[in-house]
Amino acid sequence: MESAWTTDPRRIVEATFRAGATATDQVPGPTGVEIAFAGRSNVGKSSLLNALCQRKNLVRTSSTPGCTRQISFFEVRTKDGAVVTLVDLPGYGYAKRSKQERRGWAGLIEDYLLERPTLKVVVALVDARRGLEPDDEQLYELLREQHRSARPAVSVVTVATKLDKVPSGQRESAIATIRKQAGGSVYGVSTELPETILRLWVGLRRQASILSPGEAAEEQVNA
Ligand SMILES: Nc1nc2c(ncn2[C@@H]2O[C@H](COP(=O)(O)OP(=O)(O)OP(=O)(O)O)[C@@H](O)[C@H]2O)c(=O)[nH]1
Ligand SMILES: [Mg+2]
Repeated sequence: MESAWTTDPRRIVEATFRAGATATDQVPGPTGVEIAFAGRSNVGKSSLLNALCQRKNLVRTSSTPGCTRQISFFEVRTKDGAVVTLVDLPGYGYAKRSKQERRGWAGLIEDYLLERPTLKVVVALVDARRGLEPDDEQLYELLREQHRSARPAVSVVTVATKLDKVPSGQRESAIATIRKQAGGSVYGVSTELPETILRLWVGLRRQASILSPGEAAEEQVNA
């Protein structure tokens, strides 16, 4: 990706696959700060992870829904020295899976979203052309239920994906519609538009309170 990323000290410079889980007992021990990517199958979760890490094939993507079948944990390091774990979730709303498989996954994802102590931000991806669909509503509902969990509340950031597929004159109104439906912060993003990826990453860092060593030292002085 080009210049804004290349020169920005906040960008991700290293990404390593840490673990994959298809069942709750395979989820690795909680350490550090996690940002998870959730949304319907095919909405572009894995592609967004690759774009954020500026890697083509860190995570496998596919035009066929149902590509990601496990929760994957990637440890990333930014140029300015912050370390954070990005978590790719399997998509929901994919009819071709067996009922049993879907139930298993729903349980796995729900447990993770509601109970993971290190989870700070959930990025909810919604197709910019479609807005919130019933499956998406269920995700927001689940996240609203998190007060029942003992863990500190996670923030929800909505991302309207595949913005390049919306004619440029209609992008603002597409994002505004999703903002009305979802509430909170909404970022319009496309893997084809690098500036949207950088803007999102800067917002996610802020939401997750990810500070570089320099910023952390400054906060301590100001505290
Ligand atoms: N035009 C365009 N296509 C995109 C964008 N992001 C993802 N895609 C395409 O959308 C398809 C699905 O992308 P994935 O990243 O595999 O989607 P996913 O949400 O991880 O899907 P599951 O793993 O099935 O849950 C692929 O063909 C991507 O190339 C985007 O910003 N613009
Ligand atoms: Mg995927």
